[in-house]
Amino acid sequence: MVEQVDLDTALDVNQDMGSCHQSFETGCHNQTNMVFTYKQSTITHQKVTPMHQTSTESVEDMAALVDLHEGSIMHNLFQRYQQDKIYVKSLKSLASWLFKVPGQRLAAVGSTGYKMLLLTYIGSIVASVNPYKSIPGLYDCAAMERYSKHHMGEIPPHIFAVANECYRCLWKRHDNQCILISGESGAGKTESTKLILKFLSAMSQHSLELSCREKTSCVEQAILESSPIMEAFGNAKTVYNNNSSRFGKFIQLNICQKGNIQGGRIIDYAFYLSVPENYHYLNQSGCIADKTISDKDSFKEVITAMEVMQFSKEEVREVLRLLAGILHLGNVEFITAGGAQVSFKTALGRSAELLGLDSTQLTEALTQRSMILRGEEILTPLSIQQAIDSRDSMAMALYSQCFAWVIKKINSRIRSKEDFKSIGILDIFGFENFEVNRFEQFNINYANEKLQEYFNKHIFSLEQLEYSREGLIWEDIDWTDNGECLDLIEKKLGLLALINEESHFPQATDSTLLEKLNIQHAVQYDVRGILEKNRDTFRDDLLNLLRESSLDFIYDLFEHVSSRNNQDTLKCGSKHRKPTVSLQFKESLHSLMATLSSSNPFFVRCIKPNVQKSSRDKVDGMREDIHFQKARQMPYPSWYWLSRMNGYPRFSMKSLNGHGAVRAVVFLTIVMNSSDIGVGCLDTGSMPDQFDQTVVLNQLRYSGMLETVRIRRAGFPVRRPFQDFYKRYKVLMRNLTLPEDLHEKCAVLLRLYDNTSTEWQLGKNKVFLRESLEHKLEKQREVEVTKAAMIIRAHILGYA
Ligand code: AD9
Ligand code: MG
Repeated sequence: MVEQVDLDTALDVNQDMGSCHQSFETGCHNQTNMVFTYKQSTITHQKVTPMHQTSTESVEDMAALVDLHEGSIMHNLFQRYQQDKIYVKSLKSLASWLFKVPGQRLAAVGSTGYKMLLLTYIGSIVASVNPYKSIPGLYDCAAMERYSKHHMGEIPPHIFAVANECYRCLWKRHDNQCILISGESGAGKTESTKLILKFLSAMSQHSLELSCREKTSCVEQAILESSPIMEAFGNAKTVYNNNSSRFGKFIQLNICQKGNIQGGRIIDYAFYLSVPENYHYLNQSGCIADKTISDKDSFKEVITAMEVMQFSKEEVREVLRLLAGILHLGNVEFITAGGAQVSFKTALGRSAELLGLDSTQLTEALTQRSMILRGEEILTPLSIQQAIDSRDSMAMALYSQCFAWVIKKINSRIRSKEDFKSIGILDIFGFENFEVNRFEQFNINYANEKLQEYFNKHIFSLEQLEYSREGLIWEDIDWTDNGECLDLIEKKLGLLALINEESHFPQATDSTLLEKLNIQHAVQYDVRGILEKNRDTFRDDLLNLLRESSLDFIYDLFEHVSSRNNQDTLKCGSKHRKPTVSLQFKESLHSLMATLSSSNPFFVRCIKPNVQKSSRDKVDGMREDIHFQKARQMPYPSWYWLSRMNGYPRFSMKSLNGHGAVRAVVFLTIVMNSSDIGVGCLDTGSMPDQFDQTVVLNQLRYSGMLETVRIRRAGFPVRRPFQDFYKRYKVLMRNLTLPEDLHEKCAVLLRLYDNTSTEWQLGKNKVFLRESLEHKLEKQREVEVTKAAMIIRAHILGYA
């Protein structure tokens, strides 16, 4: 039993396994630097089958995998990742048939509050694994050229292929398109966004007429240049990503009939952008320098970009001055002497000067609170903590107003009148799970759940709804619905409602909020600071001070900022309340979803291979020398599937994937709850640490990748109304005896091609086909049409 031997070798941990079964105990095993937990299960050899060839060799299209389960999908990603092929797609070229049946794809459904357009056909889904290094030639001009000339599916999957298909769809379908990029923090969303912009700008320039080349190429350049500016202001280093977006953006490119970009719009979904621990007060971050980033070059890039974006020299100077003012403000410290007193006057003086404020007034505003009560000014001294809070809230207000101004400025530069159609690209902040998760993570993760809901709706609900509406025989594919999670956040008495309710009680504190949340739900977020951040209170006296700045720039930033909800307005009725941060966030998410719902979606799923942000290259030497000698000699890959193993527990074993300590890593997983239950035992001895199975598998699981591939494969992506089908393939039915009924006519032809009817089904109004059958029909049709053309030609020439 050759397979068993390999399986044993691969596992290399349980020497006393029987010859015809393999057993594991529950517990913890530690042998030669290898620690893992495992559970008992028995795998009889009859159930072990060698993996299919499609799994030993990698495939571009995951729907082509014969063994389809988490393990095989993961192994496929891994194999491609090893060869620097970071893209895979999860379905065959849908786009090529998308356009063949225009006008059939819209149906209206009104279940979600707003009326949603229901797209029966969905665009492509491409997954990418972050290589954390630049891959030569992957994104150069030649690659752009190549992808611009091919349909999706004709050449290997690529982010450019998505951009290209999306661009083509604009004309073929005549509706707005959007590309939704999702993935955890650091998975590569922002990089993908920039690559899409790069490709679309190049496409736009290709389709230009010479006369207008100069003018519009500026718009394209301006759109490209918006990235470094926005990243400079809106990104920060976190443990997950050195260049982590702290704001979500939706870039809308307006495309004219001729095909070039006329302009665009950037909508920022940023509300908590300037949280001090993430941003300024740079010395607190514990990381001033980053080897991967050259501050000097980045600075130059931003300044150049601002120039291209037509920020005047004066404006650039003012922005920099404001930033310096914030940094000095952050250095202001306090001591107690009755109330808080400023201890470090130099910082305060510099800050006041840079911000155009009177230093005495600034000192007063930071150390005491002024309120007007019955026409009289009441001054209350602040404690040290309150003084620090007022300093921070002032810095935050300055930063966020400045960021809003930058976005406004960029938009005014790239704005156009709404043209023919648009392509929207959504790049949000990815899912985050730190040791302590606060209000920011709550909002970030809420946005990610919302995007996942949109994905689920399109890939699973709508697709299966269409099958049931058409009466197809179809076994529903189970998928993980995140509805409950969203209900927990959004519904009555949900987290948002409770947080907002508590934010409106002036006396409420983090503890009262915690109590309330715990009574209703058990949640794993740190409540500290939630109420303050949600109320976004900015004292009126601080606002008034900033409006007294001698600098027009600062005055303008705050001119239209409405008075925040101080204690008095909190007491007013709900009508006058300023909406809380989370309410604004929810509303902007819902309006974003409404925009997305009226566009044709493409999905990019970014996956990160490890949490150390490292590339494959970095460990090769070490791996070779020390740890993986043995693994390299093994017959590779030792990878087996168990079929139909219902009832076995799901478990996975993974070594503590430390640096260097691991001799061989064993990955074993049993997939439950599906008909093709399998166990994949992958000898990962030759797998670099950089492809961390647990990290990848986790992402595949919660993004519903397995179910996505399954539905794509089981589904019938080609669908044509009976009349259309008959018209197109009548030429193949010439010698057949056909019944009267149109429905039956189609069936006769289809049975001829596939008697078992696995590749087709008849719905109430349409014929549903798998792509392979459509290809056969098309090929035969071509033969028949050519024959017919020859006969006609012969007639004309008088040979017949
Ligand atoms: V967050 O949610 O904003 O924290 P993103 O946006 O998903 O996150 P980002 O695009 O910023 O992640 O990628 C993180 C880093 O991975 C980048 O700074 C690059 O160093 C690296 N990366 C990502 N994609 C690629 C790629 N296609 N090629 C090379 C890449 N490097
Ligand atoms: Mg990002």
